[in-house]
Amino acid sequence: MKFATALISLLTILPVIDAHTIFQQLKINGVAPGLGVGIRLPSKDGPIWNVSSPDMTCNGGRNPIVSHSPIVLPLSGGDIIDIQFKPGIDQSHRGPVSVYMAKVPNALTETPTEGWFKIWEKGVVKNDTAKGGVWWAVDELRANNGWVYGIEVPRCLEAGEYLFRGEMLALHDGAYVEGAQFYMSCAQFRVGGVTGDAHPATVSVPGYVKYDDPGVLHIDDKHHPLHDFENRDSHNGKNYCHYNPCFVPHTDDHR
Ligand SMILES: [Cu+2]
Repeated sequence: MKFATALISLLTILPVIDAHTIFQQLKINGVAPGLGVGIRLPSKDGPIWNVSSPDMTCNGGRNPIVSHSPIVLPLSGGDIIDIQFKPGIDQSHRGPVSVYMAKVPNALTETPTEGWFKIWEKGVVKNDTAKGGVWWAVDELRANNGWVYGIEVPRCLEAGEYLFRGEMLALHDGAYVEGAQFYMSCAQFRVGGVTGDAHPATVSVPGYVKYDDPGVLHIDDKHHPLHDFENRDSHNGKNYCHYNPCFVPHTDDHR
Protein backbone atom coordinates (compact mmCIF):
# COMPACT_ATOMS: atom_id res chain seq x y z
CA MET A 1 0.00 0.00 0.00
CA LYS A 2 1.32 3.42 -0.92
CA PHE A 3 0.97 5.04 2.51
CA ALA A 4 3.44 2.53 3.90
CA THR A 5 6.51 3.84 2.11
CA ALA A 6 6.75 7.20 3.89
CA LEU A 7 6.73 5.49 7.23
CA ILE A 8 9.55 3.10 6.53
CA SER A 9 12.17 5.84 6.32
CA LEU A 10 10.87 7.34 9.56
CA LEU A 11 11.16 4.05 11.34
CA THR A 12 14.77 3.57 10.44
CA ILE A 13 15.57 6.27 13.01
CA LEU A 14 14.41 4.01 15.81
CA PRO A 15 17.54 3.20 17.80
CA VAL A 16 18.61 -0.40 17.92
CA ILE A 17 21.57 -0.03 20.26
CA ASP A 18 19.65 -0.74 23.45
CA ALA A 19 18.06 -3.86 21.98
CA HIS A 20 14.62 -2.79 23.08
CA THR A 21 11.53 -3.25 21.00
CA ILE A 22 8.09 -1.93 20.14
CA PHE A 23 4.98 -3.25 18.38
CA GLN A 24 5.38 -1.74 14.88
CA GLN A 25 3.58 -3.95 12.41
CA LEU A 26 0.64 -6.34 12.20
CA LYS A 27 -1.08 -8.83 9.93
CA ILE A 28 -4.80 -9.37 9.56
CA ASN A 29 -5.56 -12.94 8.48
CA GLY A 30 -1.97 -13.22 7.24
CA VAL A 31 -1.94 -9.97 5.25
CA ALA A 32 0.38 -7.16 6.40
CA PRO A 33 -0.85 -3.64 5.49
CA GLY A 34 2.69 -2.28 6.01
CA LEU A 35 5.11 -1.15 8.65
CA GLY A 36 3.41 1.36 10.95
CA VAL A 37 0.14 1.34 9.00
CA GLY A 38 -2.80 1.70 11.38
CA ILE A 39 -0.42 2.04 14.34
CA ARG A 40 0.80 4.93 16.51
CA LEU A 41 4.56 4.66 16.68
CA PRO A 42 6.85 6.30 19.20
CA SER A 43 10.23 7.77 18.32
CA LYS A 44 11.99 5.42 20.70
CA ASP A 45 11.47 1.83 21.64
CA GLY A 46 12.51 2.12 25.28
CA PRO A 47 10.36 0.86 28.13
CA ILE A 48 7.80 2.67 30.25
CA TRP A 49 8.55 2.00 33.94
CA ASN A 50 6.07 4.31 35.64
CA VAL A 51 2.83 2.33 35.70
CA SER A 52 0.85 5.43 36.77
CA SER A 53 1.96 7.40 33.74
CA PRO A 54 -0.51 8.27 30.97
CA ASP A 55 2.19 6.97 28.62
CA MET A 56 1.17 3.46 29.69
CA THR A 57 -1.91 3.76 27.49
CA CYS A 58 -0.46 4.15 24.00
CA ASN A 59 3.16 5.14 24.74
CA GLY A 60 4.49 8.71 24.37
CA GLY A 61 6.17 10.92 26.97
CA ARG A 62 9.81 9.84 27.02
CA ASN A 63 9.03 8.07 23.72
CA PRO A 64 7.11 10.75 21.79
CA ILE A 65 4.66 9.51 19.19
CA VAL A 66 6.25 10.49 15.87
CA SER A 67 4.21 8.45 13.45
CA HIS A 68 0.49 8.50 14.14
CA SER A 69 -1.00 6.56 11.25
CA PRO A 70 -3.99 8.27 9.57
CA ILE A 71 -5.39 4.81 8.81
CA VAL A 72 -8.09 2.94 10.73
CA LEU A 73 -7.86 -0.69 9.65
CA PRO A 74 -11.06 -2.66 9.00
CA LEU A 75 -11.54 -5.87 10.96
CA SER A 76 -14.21 -8.50 11.42
CA GLY A 77 -15.02 -10.60 14.44
CA GLY A 78 -13.03 -13.82 14.29
CA ASP A 79 -10.18 -12.28 12.30
CA ILE A 80 -6.73 -13.40 13.36
CA ILE A 81 -4.21 -10.68 14.18
CA ASP A 82 -0.46 -11.22 14.34
CA ILE A 83 1.70 -8.44 15.75
CA GLN A 84 5.42 -7.83 15.33
CA PHE A 85 7.72 -6.20 17.85
CA LYS A 86 10.82 -4.67 16.22
CA PRO A 87 13.79 -4.56 16.41
CA GLY A 88 14.87 -7.69 18.22
CA ILE A 89 14.55 -7.63 22.00
CA ASP A 90 17.60 -8.59 24.04
CA GLN A 91 17.47 -12.10 25.43
CA SER A 92 17.76 -10.78 28.99
CA HIS A 93 14.28 -9.29 28.54
CA ARG A 94 11.71 -11.98 29.25
CA GLY A 95 8.10 -12.07 30.29
CA PRO A 96 4.47 -12.11 29.12
CA VAL A 97 2.67 -10.49 26.19
CA SER A 98 -0.86 -9.10 26.54
CA VAL A 99 -3.35 -7.55 24.14
CA TYR A 100 -6.13 -5.17 25.13
CA MET A 101 -8.89 -3.42 23.22
CA ALA A 102 -11.04 -0.39 24.05
CA LYS A 103 -14.11 0.87 22.20
CA VAL A 104 -13.84 4.51 21.18
CA PRO A 105 -15.93 7.02 19.24
CA ASN A 106 -12.94 7.78 17.00
CA ALA A 107 -9.92 5.47 16.78
CA LEU A 108 -7.79 8.13 15.07
CA THR A 109 -8.11 10.76 17.76
CA GLU A 110 -8.98 9.10 21.05
CA THR A 111 -6.56 7.75 23.62
CA PRO A 112 -8.93 6.37 26.23
CA THR A 113 -7.88 5.79 29.80
CA GLU A 114 -11.01 3.80 30.62
CA GLY A 115 -12.71 0.89 28.93
CA TRP A 116 -9.83 -1.51 28.26
CA PHE A 117 -10.45 -5.25 28.22
CA LYS A 118 -7.90 -7.97 27.64
CA ILE A 119 -8.51 -10.16 24.59
CA TRP A 120 -5.32 -12.23 24.65
CA GLU A 121 -2.37 -13.05 26.82
CA LYS A 122 0.51 -15.44 26.93
CA GLY A 123 2.82 -15.92 29.87
CA VAL A 124 4.88 -19.04 30.41
CA VAL A 125 4.73 -21.10 27.25
CA LYS A 126 6.51 -24.11 28.72
CA ASN A 127 8.78 -25.13 31.53
CA ASP A 128 11.13 -27.89 30.58
CA THR A 129 14.42 -28.06 32.46
CA ALA A 130 15.88 -30.29 29.78
CA LYS A 131 15.24 -27.54 27.24
CA GLY A 132 16.42 -24.46 29.08
CA GLY A 133 13.77 -24.09 31.77
CA VAL A 134 11.02 -21.51 31.74
CA TRP A 135 10.12 -20.31 28.27
CA TRP A 136 8.08 -17.09 28.11
CA ALA A 137 5.91 -15.49 25.47
CA VAL A 138 8.78 -13.04 24.89
CA ASP A 139 11.22 -15.92 24.30
CA GLU A 140 8.80 -17.25 21.71
CA LEU A 141 8.42 -13.80 20.15
CA ARG A 142 12.21 -13.51 19.88
CA ALA A 143 12.43 -16.91 18.21
CA ASN A 144 9.73 -15.79 15.74
CA ASN A 145 11.52 -12.60 14.61
CA GLY A 146 9.33 -10.51 16.89
CA TRP A 147 6.00 -11.95 15.77
CA VAL A 148 3.22 -12.87 18.16
CA TYR A 149 0.75 -15.07 16.32
CA GLY A 150 -2.90 -15.95 16.56
CA ILE A 151 -4.71 -13.14 18.39
CA GLU A 152 -8.39 -13.72 17.62
CA VAL A 153 -10.72 -10.74 17.45
CA PRO A 154 -13.68 -11.62 19.70
CA ARG A 155 -16.93 -12.21 17.80
CA CYS A 156 -19.02 -10.91 20.67
CA LEU A 157 -17.92 -7.29 20.24
CA GLU A 158 -20.17 -4.44 19.31
CA ALA A 159 -19.44 -3.02 15.88
CA GLY A 160 -17.45 0.19 15.95
CA GLU A 161 -14.01 1.68 16.35
CA TYR A 162 -11.47 0.30 18.75
CA LEU A 163 -7.96 0.87 19.92
CA PHE A 164 -5.90 -2.29 20.14
CA ARG A 165 -2.99 -2.23 22.58
CA GLY A 166 -0.15 -4.73 22.22
CA GLU A 167 2.01 -4.92 25.34
CA MET A 168 5.19 -6.75 26.19
CA LEU A 169 6.49 -6.88 29.76
CA ALA A 170 10.16 -7.53 30.58
CA LEU A 171 10.52 -8.85 34.12
CA HIS A 172 14.30 -9.04 34.60
CA ASP A 173 14.59 -5.90 36.78
CA GLY A 174 11.30 -6.47 38.58
CA ALA A 175 13.09 -6.98 41.90
CA TYR A 176 13.28 -3.16 42.03
CA VAL A 177 10.46 -0.65 42.34
CA GLU A 178 9.60 0.50 38.82
CA GLY A 179 12.06 -2.01 37.44
CA ALA A 180 9.64 -4.00 35.31
CA GLN A 181 9.67 -2.71 31.74
CA PHE A 182 6.47 -2.20 29.76
CA TYR A 183 6.59 -1.86 25.96
CA MET A 184 3.41 -0.99 24.10
CA SER A 185 1.86 0.56 21.00
CA CYS A 186 -1.73 1.06 19.91
CA ALA A 187 -3.34 0.13 16.60
CA GLN A 188 -6.54 1.66 15.22
CA PHE A 189 -9.35 -0.64 14.10
CA ARG A 190 -12.90 -0.45 12.82
CA VAL A 191 -14.67 -3.68 13.71
CA GLY A 192 -17.52 -4.84 11.50
CA GLY A 193 -19.00 -8.25 10.86
CA VAL A 194 -20.07 -8.54 14.45
CA THR A 195 -23.52 -8.39 15.91
CA GLY A 196 -22.50 -8.75 19.52
CA ASP A 197 -23.32 -6.54 22.40
CA ALA A 198 -20.81 -7.84 24.87
CA HIS A 199 -19.80 -5.49 27.64
CA PRO A 200 -16.73 -7.16 29.06
CA ALA A 201 -15.31 -6.09 32.39
CA THR A 202 -12.90 -3.25 31.76
CA VAL A 203 -9.94 -1.64 33.45
CA SER A 204 -8.26 1.72 33.15
CA VAL A 205 -4.83 2.08 31.57
CA PRO A 206 -2.96 3.43 33.47
CA GLY A 207 -4.43 1.98 36.64
CA TYR A 208 -4.82 -1.69 35.70
CA VAL A 209 -1.46 -2.51 37.20
CA LYS A 210 0.28 -1.27 40.34
CA TYR A 211 4.02 -1.17 40.74
CA ASP A 212 3.84 -3.64 43.64
CA ASP A 213 1.50 -6.17 42.06
CA PRO A 214 2.85 -9.72 42.26
CA GLY A 215 4.53 -10.43 38.96
CA VAL A 216 5.49 -6.78 38.48
CA LEU A 217 7.48 -6.11 41.65
CA HIS A 218 9.07 -9.45 42.54
CA ILE A 219 9.46 -9.84 46.27
CA ASP A 220 9.03 -12.87 48.46
CA ASP A 221 6.82 -13.04 51.53
CA LYS A 222 9.64 -11.54 53.61
CA HIS A 223 9.84 -8.63 51.15
CA HIS A 224 13.19 -9.78 49.81
CA PRO A 225 13.80 -9.12 46.14
CA LEU A 226 13.43 -12.10 43.81
CA HIS A 227 16.13 -11.32 41.30
CA ASP A 228 15.57 -14.34 39.13
CA PHE A 229 11.81 -14.29 39.15
CA GLU A 230 11.65 -14.65 35.40
CA ASN A 231 13.51 -17.96 35.66
CA ARG A 232 11.14 -19.45 38.21
CA ASP A 233 8.09 -21.43 37.43
CA SER A 234 6.21 -19.60 40.14
CA HIS A 235 2.96 -20.07 38.30
CA ASN A 236 3.24 -23.83 37.80
CA GLY A 237 3.42 -23.61 34.04
CA LYS A 238 -0.09 -22.22 33.83
CA ASN A 239 -0.88 -19.14 31.87
CA TYR A 240 0.64 -16.34 33.90
CA CYS A 241 -2.15 -14.14 35.11
CA HIS A 242 0.21 -11.34 35.84
CA TYR A 243 -2.16 -8.50 36.59
CA ASN A 244 -5.78 -7.60 36.25
CA PRO A 245 -7.92 -8.35 34.58
CA CYS A 246 -7.20 -12.02 34.31
CA PHE A 247 -7.89 -13.09 30.79
CA VAL A 248 -10.96 -15.27 30.42
CA PRO A 249 -10.51 -17.58 27.45
CA HIS A 250 -13.22 -17.61 24.82
CA THR A 251 -15.88 -20.21 25.30
CA ASP A 252 -18.46 -21.41 22.81
CA ASP A 253 -21.19 -19.31 24.36
CA HIS A 254 -19.03 -16.18 24.59
CA ARG A 255 -16.88 -15.54 21.59
CU1 LIG B 1 15.47 -2.96 28.91
